[in-house]
Amino acid sequence: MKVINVITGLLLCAAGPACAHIVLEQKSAPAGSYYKATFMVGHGCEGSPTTGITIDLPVAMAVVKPMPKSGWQLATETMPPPQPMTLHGRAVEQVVRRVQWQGGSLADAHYDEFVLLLQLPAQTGPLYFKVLQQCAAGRSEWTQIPQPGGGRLSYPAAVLEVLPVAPPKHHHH
Ligand SMILES: [Cu+2]
Repeated sequence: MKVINVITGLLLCAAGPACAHIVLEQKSAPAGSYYKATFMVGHGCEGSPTTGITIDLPVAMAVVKPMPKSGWQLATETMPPPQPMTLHGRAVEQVVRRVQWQGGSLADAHYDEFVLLLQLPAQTGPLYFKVLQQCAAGRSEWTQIPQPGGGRLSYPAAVLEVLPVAPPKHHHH
């Protein structure tokens, strides 16, 4: 039975945009900018309602502000930044490395969003956010990162492309 469920899920996912996995609403943003990371949760785990969302931050960011959600308990884990960081001229002592919303219930038939305000790093390229989706029955780990030459991923991590900042325009007099 379990195998049949999994296959059905994959077929539904292959069907098109109705299967959204857990993805970011806005898929690119400039380096160093403030970015509203909206994680879209389009379904539960094999039909079971979502009861928890955990997001791992892929790199140290000076600003990580999760948006509270009514009916969900919000928790963060922090760590000292791996390299010295400043925000508004002051040293940052702790950065958020994990955010968790728990204790809610999002039916498989419904849709919801989980939001972080971030200040993106200066480095460009893809940032992969690993997301753990806990459900009343089971869990889905959206943690797969594409490899060169690899095939389609069943449980891809949410990805944001950090873009170069447009060079300032020079004024010639
Ligand atoms: Cu999906």
